[in-house]
Amino acid sequence: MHIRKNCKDLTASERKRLVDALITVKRKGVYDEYVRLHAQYFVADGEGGKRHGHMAPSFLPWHRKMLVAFEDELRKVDDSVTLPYWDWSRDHAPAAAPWTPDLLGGNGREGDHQVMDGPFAYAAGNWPITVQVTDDTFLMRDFGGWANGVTLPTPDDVEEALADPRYDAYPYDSTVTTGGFRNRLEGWTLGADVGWKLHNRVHAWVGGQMTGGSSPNDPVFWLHHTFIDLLWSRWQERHAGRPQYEPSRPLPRGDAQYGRVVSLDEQMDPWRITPREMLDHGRLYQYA
Ligand code: CU1
Ligand code: CU1
Repeated sequence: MHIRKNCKDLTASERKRLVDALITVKRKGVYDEYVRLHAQYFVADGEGGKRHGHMAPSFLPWHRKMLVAFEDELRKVDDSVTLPYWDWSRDHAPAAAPWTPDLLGGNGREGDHQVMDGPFAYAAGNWPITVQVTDDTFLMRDFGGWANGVTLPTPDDVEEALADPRYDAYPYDSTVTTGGFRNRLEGWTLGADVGWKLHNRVHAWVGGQMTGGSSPNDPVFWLHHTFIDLLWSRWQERHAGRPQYEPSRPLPRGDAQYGRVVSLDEQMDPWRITPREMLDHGRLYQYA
């Protein structure tokens, strides 16, 4: 059991060890396997097949498992390293943690949005982008630049999601209109509430590689999803008496969502683990 801390509370030595572990895992080729895997499981509502990672109830347990697996890779390199989180509901300053030169580096420059400082800047030689959606092999960011300006979520936005006592609701995709914590947090349009929220909004705010299926190309992906995982953990504590996941059983044959949603005791690909097995993270890690 280890502790995941807020990235702004990491010591200088913890920041250095995290960066060094990320770069080592990248050099070994392991990092890009996670980028590829994430892009592969970016199945949307409109496509066929089962939705494991996104637009689905298993969004939260699927990413929880992905974080644990990736964190294990970092810890093979340096077992003092854990994934920190970025509280994007409060820490909005574009030059503060995690965007400092000794952690993730800052915003991209005007024009091509290339990140120019820190260990992940192209010129530093540590971070060629090999799994990509464009021809550019450099890391890009464009803070707030997407769709004529997008802002980071606020504590009120977070509270609105945490207050919803229901985990998810039919049809368990991105078009749920009746609420549910999962879709509020994942951040698709909810009924009359149009626009990207919370999780999606943060991907959009960072810009660059973070806006697509290969978003783990930007190491901030892990700090973002660790905070998503922390929020899920808080929701679980607050609503401990409620069903912690749904659907609890596979949807019936003939249902429009038949075969497309992972229920409580079905395995999530490629992890070969069920949502139920990922509900309790307390033996693996805790949040500071
Ligand atoms: Cu994802
Ligand atoms: Cu994400």
